[in-house]
Amino acid sequence: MAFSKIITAVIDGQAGDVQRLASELLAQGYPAEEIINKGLLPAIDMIGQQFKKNDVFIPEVLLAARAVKAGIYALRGQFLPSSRSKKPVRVLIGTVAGDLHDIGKNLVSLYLNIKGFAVINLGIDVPPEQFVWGVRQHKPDVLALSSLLTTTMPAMMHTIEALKQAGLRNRVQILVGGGPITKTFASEIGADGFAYDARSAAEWVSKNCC
Ligand code: B1M
Repeated sequence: MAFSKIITAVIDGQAGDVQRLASELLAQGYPAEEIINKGLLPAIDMIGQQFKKNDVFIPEVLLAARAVKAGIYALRGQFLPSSRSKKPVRVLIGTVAGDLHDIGKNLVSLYLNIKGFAVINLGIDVPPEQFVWGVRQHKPDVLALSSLLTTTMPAMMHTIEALKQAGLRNRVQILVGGGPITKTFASEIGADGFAYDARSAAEWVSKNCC
């Protein structure tokens, strides 16, 4: 199978091999999105399953995550920003406080870039007050919050509360997403939107801000 080598390389945490194999698959004519969806993401999911069963531990997961990032890095040039956006929509994005997961958030950023939106990435473990600062400073159209842990879901709510306290809630649309996040949770905490994956996050912004 075309993607088996890259899957194995991610699982083994071989970032250099993943970067090389991603480039080779591209050269063979596989589209970048297919390499991500059939190679990199299934591999990191497999590591997640192994981690759940205690077959691998944090260091292996970290190495696999680093390998996925190397693969995405090798493919990034394939995603050309579209110039179809009618106005320069700005999206401020970050992973919420207490949460260090960034692959999904970075994938969302990549898809937003493809759609031609300006993305300001605050990184991981972003406390509510930093999001408030970011909204005040950058005046984004959308604030995009990512969370991968059930324990960090409340940080989304705290961020929205902090924006309300600062009088900024109505100046920005809030989109939430990530592993444990659901549409119901999004509406319970007063977010404007929920997206299941990176592609639909970018579509949500297109639909609601263009
Ligand atoms: Co962690 N981790 N992790 N981890 N980790 C998960 C999330 C977990 C499901 C693993 C498991 O148990 N099977 C589990 C969470 C369980 C839960 O709470 N429900 C878990 C745990 C428990 C932990 C620790 C607590 C482990 C520990 O220390 N005992 C710890 C927490 C650290 C912290 O954050 N404070 C921890 C640490 C780590 C690493 C640091 C080692 C590493 C992250 C490295 C990094 O990101 N740079 C890591 C990894 C890699 C994972 C798994 C294996 C993979 C996550 C990932 O990147 N997936 C993950 C298991 C899994 O998901 N299968 C796991 C690929 C990525 C593309 O998917 O991020 O889901 P994802 O993004 C998706 C969607 O969710 C969505 O779009 C993307 C797809 O297009 N999306 C959005 C994401 N953000 C969005 C925002 C949007 C819209 C859509 O709008 C704004």
